[in-house]
Amino acid sequence: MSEKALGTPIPEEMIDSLKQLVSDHLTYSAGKDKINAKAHDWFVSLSHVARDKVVGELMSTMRSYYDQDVKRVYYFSLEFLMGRALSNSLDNLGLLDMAKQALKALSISPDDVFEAEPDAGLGNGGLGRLAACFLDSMATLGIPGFGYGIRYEYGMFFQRIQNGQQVESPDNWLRYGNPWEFPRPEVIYPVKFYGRVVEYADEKGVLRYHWMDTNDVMAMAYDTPVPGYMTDAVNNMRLWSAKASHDFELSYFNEGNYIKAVEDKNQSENISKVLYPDDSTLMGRELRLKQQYFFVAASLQDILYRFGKYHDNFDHLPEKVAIQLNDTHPSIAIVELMRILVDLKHLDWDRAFSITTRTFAYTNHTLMPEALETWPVELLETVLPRHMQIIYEINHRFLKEVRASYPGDNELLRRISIIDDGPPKKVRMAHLAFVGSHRVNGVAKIHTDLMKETIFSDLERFSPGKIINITNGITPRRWLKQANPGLSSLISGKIGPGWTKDLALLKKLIPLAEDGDFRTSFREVKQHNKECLASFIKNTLHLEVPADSLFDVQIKRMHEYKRQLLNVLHVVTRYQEIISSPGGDHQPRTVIFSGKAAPGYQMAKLIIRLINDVGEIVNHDHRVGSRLKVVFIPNYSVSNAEMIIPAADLSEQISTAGTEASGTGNMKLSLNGALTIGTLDGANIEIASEVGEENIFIFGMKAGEILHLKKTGYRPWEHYETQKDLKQAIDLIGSGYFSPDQPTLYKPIVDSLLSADPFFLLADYASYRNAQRAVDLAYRDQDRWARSSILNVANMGKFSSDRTILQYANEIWGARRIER
Ligand code: 26V
Repeated sequence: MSEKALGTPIPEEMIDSLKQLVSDHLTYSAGKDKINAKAHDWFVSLSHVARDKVVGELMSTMRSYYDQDVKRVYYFSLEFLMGRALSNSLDNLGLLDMAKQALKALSISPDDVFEAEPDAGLGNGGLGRLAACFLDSMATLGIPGFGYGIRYEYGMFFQRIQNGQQVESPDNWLRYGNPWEFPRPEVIYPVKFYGRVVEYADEKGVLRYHWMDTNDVMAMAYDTPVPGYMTDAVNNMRLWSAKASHDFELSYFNEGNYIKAVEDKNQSENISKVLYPDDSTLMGRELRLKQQYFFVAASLQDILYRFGKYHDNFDHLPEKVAIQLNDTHPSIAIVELMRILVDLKHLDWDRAFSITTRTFAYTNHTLMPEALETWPVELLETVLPRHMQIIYEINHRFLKEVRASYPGDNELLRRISIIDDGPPKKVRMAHLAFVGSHRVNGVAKIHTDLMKETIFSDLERFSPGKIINITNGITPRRWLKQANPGLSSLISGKIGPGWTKDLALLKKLIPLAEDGDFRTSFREVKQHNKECLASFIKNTLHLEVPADSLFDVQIKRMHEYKRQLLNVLHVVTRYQEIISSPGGDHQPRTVIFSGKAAPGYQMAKLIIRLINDVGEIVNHDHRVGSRLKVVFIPNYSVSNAEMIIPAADLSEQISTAGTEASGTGNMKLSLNGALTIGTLDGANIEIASEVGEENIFIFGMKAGEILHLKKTGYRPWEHYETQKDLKQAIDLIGSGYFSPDQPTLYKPIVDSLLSADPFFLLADYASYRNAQRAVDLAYRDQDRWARSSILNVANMGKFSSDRTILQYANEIWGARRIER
């Protein structure tokens, strides 16, 4: 890929011509006059300017992929958490500064324009954001990588806090149109549901299957260009929207039942209506299953159409196509490809299965049993009857092989089977994805090890070497360069801008940790970012937080295993300490939380309420003053993360060891100079070994110790009875002190902690407190803190998603970077 010059000054006439382009688009694309144009109109206009540049490169990139007949990578994901596109696109094009100057010359505030763009929030959390970082890295590296997913009309819900409680409202993100997408009404495929399967013998007497009497829905493509950073390469994200099939309507119209026809049209278009906001428990909903099959069926038709333009032999499919399954959610694709090859293309089973397994690879993102997907056989038989038959056949042949290797081990067969015998009988999607893929990967070293030891131990024994580790990463463009322009230019000023494409170059900052002037500038940047966040908190929540206090940040989905509650216990203990020794020397802290709870996850919602109630009391207690503030920032999103992360001093990564697959927020925070307080879990372990143990606060039991405690019997109340400060904190919560109108409100929390404490908060409490004391002490020495903070930034090179993607390309996809 040809590189564009980095960091060249902007000539006046270029700004003028950009101004002209924006003004023209205001007239011709937004249809507005300058006199009454709103920020949103300028957003639309400037987006069109950027889009015009991007789309030309999109076409030439696609053309060069065709010309070179390259191997393409397809990333199948139910979620793409893209966030905003405008400033990212401009920055990738090298036009961000110029655009800001052009807007200012038009007397328009650039921030207002960028903030007028709604987030594309088509994901729940880590898994969806990872997909977005991967698209950025594939484009930047020149890897022919395409995202395939669903164009949900409603993305992740908005969260408001009312009386301390989460209230959800719909995210109608497309209401004012979306300048980044290209509707492709001509790219439309039928997707079948329901119906029945009939067997017949073909002319050669071979038994064949015909899936008929189906209800069909059409999938229409919408394309969003994905520009790489400072390169001509532009990849594509193709999202499918459900449209009623014409045939379907016609039959009713012909019967004269107009209303019924319109009703049914609505029904089928519901498939792409809304993102499921629950990433914690599987609710075996029929519509969710239909979403999965809907986008998979459309994507495979699209991929095979493209493949078919140049190839007629399916044996070559795995040389030209790699499909990565983002968790099991799209794993029905394995079955669908088998159906196409066997039923429609008449390949024999073994040949089809070999092609299929060489095409697919599967990434596992969680070991939490509640989140492992299973679908009732009965539901699959109704919605996708032919697929259920094929799953049985895959399983039958697979178990035959297992039996041959381990004769007589019926227990093994029962455990390893794709079908859980129930009752009710269920399909284990992780087993299906494993058996149907040539590679299975975990997302951090410990996670991969645990996969091999737990959910996939039998499968690993049967297919040794199939499971590999590829530790997650994040795109440094969005998460440092764009989110933290102050730090970004400080760094580039010292070591040059090359780190944006080769994050390992940040190592050049290591000697600068010893440079007093650099430490001062570094601290100034952090201080500025903290002041920005403090004024956001003041403007939106009407709460003053001291910008010179330690900003202690925990931002992620609300989940018991992530242990926001452990953080709350520490906050309550600090509160009690301040009250009981008012003259003590307490390090001032602002404890910031942000995160959404699944709408049906009562315990997570109660914890949100507790955080807000604790904040209400603590923040207004005159005895506390500015020494402790507790803030819950509503509606955690990509855009909110971009604002909070650069302002963090301390990053809370405190999940029970063995539960957080990787975490990626941990990487974002550390890359922005926050020090981590964390357990030896997920990627924290790898972060610790990169930054050095003197620059991170590790505490708590290790995964193996947790497992041992589980086996030998855990008695949480013993910690409660023997640790005075712990008991005091729990008792204060249980007493109704934070919920005076409803004194028993937090009883479920106290009861859970004292009876079972499934996530070992009490076992880790003392160790967490000690680590927090060490944090206070370290923060007192601002020079030492700045040194550690710089060393965190300097040692984050490994966690670039560019490194992650190159590993996928080499170790799974066999995909090359394309020269143009
Ligand atoms: C699970 C489910 C299950 C029920 C249906 C809806 C739904 C939607 C999403 C999920 C995903 C849960 C898994 C997940 O997000 N894992 C996170 O993946 C990150 C990227 O690998 C990783 O950093 C986090 O540690 C992991 O929790």
